[in-house]
Amino acid sequence: PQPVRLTDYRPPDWLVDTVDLDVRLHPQATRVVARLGMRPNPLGRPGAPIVLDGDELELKSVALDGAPLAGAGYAATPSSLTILAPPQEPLVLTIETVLDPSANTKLMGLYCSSGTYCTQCEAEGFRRITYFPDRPDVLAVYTTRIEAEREEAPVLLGNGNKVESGDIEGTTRHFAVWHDPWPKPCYLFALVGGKLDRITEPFVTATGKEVELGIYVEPGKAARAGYAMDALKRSMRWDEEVFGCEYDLDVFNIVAVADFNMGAMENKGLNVFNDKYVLASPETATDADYANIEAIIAHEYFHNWTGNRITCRDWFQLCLKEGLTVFRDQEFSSDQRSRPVKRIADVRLLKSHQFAEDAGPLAHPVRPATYREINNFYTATVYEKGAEVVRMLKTLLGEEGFRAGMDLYFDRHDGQAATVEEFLTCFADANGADLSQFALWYAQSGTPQVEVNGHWDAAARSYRLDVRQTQVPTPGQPDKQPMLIPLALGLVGADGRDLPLVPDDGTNAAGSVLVVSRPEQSFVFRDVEARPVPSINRGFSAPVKLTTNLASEDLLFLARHDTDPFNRFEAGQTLALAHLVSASGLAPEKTLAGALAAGGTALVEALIEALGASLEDETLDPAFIAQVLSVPSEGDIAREIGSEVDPDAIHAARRSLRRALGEALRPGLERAYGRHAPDGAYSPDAVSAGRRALRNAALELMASTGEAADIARALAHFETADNMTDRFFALSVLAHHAPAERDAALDAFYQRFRDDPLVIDKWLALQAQIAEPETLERVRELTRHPAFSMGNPNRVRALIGNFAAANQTQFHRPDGAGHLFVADAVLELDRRNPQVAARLLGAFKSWRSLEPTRRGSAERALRRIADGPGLSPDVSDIVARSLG
Ligand code: B3K
Ligand code: ZN
Repeated sequence: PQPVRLTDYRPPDWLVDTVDLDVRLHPQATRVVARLGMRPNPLGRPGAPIVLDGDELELKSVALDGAPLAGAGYAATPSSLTILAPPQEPLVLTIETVLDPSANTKLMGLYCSSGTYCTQCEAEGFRRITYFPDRPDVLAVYTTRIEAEREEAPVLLGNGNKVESGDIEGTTRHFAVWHDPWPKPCYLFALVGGKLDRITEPFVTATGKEVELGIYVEPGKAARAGYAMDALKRSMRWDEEVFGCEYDLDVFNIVAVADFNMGAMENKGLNVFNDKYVLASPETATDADYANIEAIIAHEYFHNWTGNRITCRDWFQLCLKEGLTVFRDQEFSSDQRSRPVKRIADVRLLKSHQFAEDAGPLAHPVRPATYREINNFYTATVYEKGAEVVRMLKTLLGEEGFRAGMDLYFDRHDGQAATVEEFLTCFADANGADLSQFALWYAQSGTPQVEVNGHWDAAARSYRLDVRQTQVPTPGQPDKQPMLIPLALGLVGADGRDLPLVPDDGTNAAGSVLVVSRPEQSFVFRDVEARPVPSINRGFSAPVKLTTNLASEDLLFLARHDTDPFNRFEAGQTLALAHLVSASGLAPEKTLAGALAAGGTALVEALIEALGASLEDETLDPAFIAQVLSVPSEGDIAREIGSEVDPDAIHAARRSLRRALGEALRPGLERAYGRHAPDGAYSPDAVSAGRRALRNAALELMASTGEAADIARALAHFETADNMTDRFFALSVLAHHAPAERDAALDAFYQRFRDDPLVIDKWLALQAQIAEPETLERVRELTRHPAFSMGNPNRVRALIGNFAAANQTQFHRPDGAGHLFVADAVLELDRRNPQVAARLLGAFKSWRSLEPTRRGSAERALRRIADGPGLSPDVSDIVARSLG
C-alpha cells in the first residue's frame, strides 16, 4: 500500500451525523444494517462522491433515502463502496452487509472470543463491520440495536445508555437498543453479546450524578473482578479531583474477553479488556498483575476525556490521546502508590522499550509524519515517550501552568477531533509561553544525548555546568535541530543536603530546572563554598541519554545520599551498568566503564557496599530498596555497548554481578528476607507488595549463588506460598538457578493451575525465558502442548513473545536457530493474525547492533520473512523498515 502522509491531510468530503445500526448476531452470518445520516462537508470538495471504507465485507444492498440503489449508482468492492453521484444535500444511506464473526481470526471488527461476540475497531476495524468513512475526524451519534439468540447471548451491550430491550415475540431471540448521545469517531464503537457474569456498583459523580458501573466476565469468574472494580472507582474519583473530569453517561461497562490483540480498548461507555488486565485473585495474580490492572483500568477510563470527548483529527495525532493518557495513568498510580518507585518503574520501561526502539531501524517521532500500517504505530515511542513529553510540559510550566493548559484544552476542544498543535497552543496561550522549540519533541526521533560537565571554581566560589546536546541521525532524519530540554538539578553538599541554587547573573539558569535550548550552553551558580556533587536530570526530567564527568566516587556518593530518590537509584544503576559493560569485555577508554575496568575490583566492592547501605537503611521504602538491588537488564547493557553485542557475554557478566551481590550482601539479605516475612493474609496494596518485592529480591540474589541452602529456601518459599506473587517468584528462582529442582516445580505448578489459562501463561513465559540452549527445544515442544494455541494472542505472547523479547541469549543463539524459529512463527501467525505477528517481529528491532555472526543470522531470518508469500501490510511494513 501507498504510505499515508501527515501533510496530505484534508477534511472529509462527507460528514456522518447519525449512525443507526441494526446488528443481528449469528456465529457465521451476522447481518448488519447501517443507516447513516450524512451531509456534504462545507470544508470538503464540492460535488464529491461518497467514498466509504470496507475490509473483507460482503455487501447485500444499498439504499438512498429509503429507495434501493441500482448497481449503476454505486461501485462496491470488499474494501470500498462509492456512491457515484449523490445529491449534494443531507441524505440517509442504508447499507446492508453480512459478516462471519467466527472466521475472524484477525480479532479486528466483530469476532467471537470463547463464545462471546465482541468488537475491536481501533484503528481501522469498523470498516470490517459496515462500509463507513473510517477516520477519526468523522464524529457521529450512534444508536445500536443488537439482536441475538437469548440462549447464546443473554447479555447484549453497546455504547452509551440502554434505551430499550425485550424478547422478539414468537422467536427464541431477544434484542437491546443502546444510544450514545456523545458524537464519536467509529473507532470507539463497540458491542458485546454473550453469556457473561457481572458485578456492579453504584458511583456518584462530583456533581451528584448516579452511574452504574458493571464489569462482565466469563461465567464463574465474577469473584476475580473485584479489584478491577475498586481500581475503576478510584480512577473516576481521581480524575475528578486532579483534572476536573467527570463521567458523562448513566452506565460504564467493562467486558473481559480471553482473545484480544492488546491490553484493552476505551470504547465509549463500553471498555473491552484483555481478561489478563481484569481478573485477579491472590491465588492467581501477582503484585505486578494487580498494579497493571490498576493502571490499565485507569488508562482506559481516563480516555473518556483524553481520547473520546476530545479525539484525534487523524492517526498521526495518536500521541495526543495515548501519550497524554499514559501520563495521566502514571500520575494516578503515583498518587495511589509510591511516586518514586512508580517513576523508577516507568523509566525502566521507557529505557528498555522506547530507547531501544529509538536506537534502531524502527525509530520514529512521537508524531510520525508517514505510515504504511497504522497498527504498527501503537509503539513505546507514541505511548511512553509521548507521556514523557507531556511530563516535560508540566516540568516547564509548573503544576498550575500545566493545569491551566489542560483546562483550556478541555474547554476549547471538547467534542472535537484535535491536533498536537492545538494541544500545545492551549499550553502556550494559558501560560503566555513560546513552545515552538519544545514542539520538536513531537517531530524529531531518536534519544537526545546530553553531556554535562561540572566545574567548581574555588577562587570564585562558583559552580559551572557545561551542557552539550547532540541529536543522532535516525531513519529519515539525518539532520536535526537542538531541542528544549528541562534538566532538573540539585547540587549536593558534602553533608548530603542540597545547596541553595543561586544562579549567577548573566546566565539563564532558572532555579532547580536548567532549561537547555542551545547545542552548547553553560549555567553558573554562585556562593558555592565547597565542591558539591551535581545531581542531574533528577526524576528523569527529560528522556535523554545523559553522560557526565562525575567520577565513580561521586556516583557512589549520590547512591548513598541523593535526596532525589530517582537519582539515588540511578547513580547505582549507572555504576552497575558501567561495570557490566566492562565485564562484558568492552571498556572503551574515557568512558565510565573504562575507568571502572581500570579501577579493578575495588570499585565493584564499593558499589556493592553502597547497595548494601541502602539494603540496611530502614528509613527507605522496601519497594525502593528492591529497585536499588536490581541489576540493569541485558537489554540495558546491550544498548550501552551499542555495537558488536554478544548476548552470552552480557548474560555471564550480569549473572556474576548478581552472584557477587548475593555473596557479599548475604547477612543483610537474610535479615531483609526475615524482616519482610508475611504477617497476615495477602493484600495487594503497595506497601505489602513492596515488602514482598524486597523479600523476593533477597531470595533471588541469595539463590543466584547456587548454594544448597539458598535453593532449599527458594523451594520452601515455593511450597509454602499462599499467594501467586510468592509462589511464582520462587518458581522463577528455581527455574533460573536450580536446574535439578526445576522440572518437578514446574510440573507441580502446572498441575495446580492447569485449568487457568492466565496462570498457565506465566508457566509458558517462564520456560521461554530460561537462558540455556535446551530452551528452544522446550519452547518448540510447548507449542504442541494442549495449553498452547496459536489462535490466542496471550498464549502466543507468553511463549513465543517471551522467547523472542525476554531471552536474549537463546533468541540470538549463535547458530541462528532462535531467529529462524521466531521467523517461522511470524510467518505462520501472519496468516491468522497480522497484528500479533507484526508485534512479535518487533523483537528483531536491535539486530543491527549484534556481533557479525548473530547479525548475519538475524538478517537471514528477516529476509526469509520478507520473501514469505502474501505478507500482511503489518508484517511487510515492519520487515521492510527493519531491513531498510
Ligand atoms: N487505544 C487502544 C489501543 C488500540 C490499538 C489498536 N491497534 C488501547 C489504549 O491505548 O488504551
Ligand atoms: Zn490508550
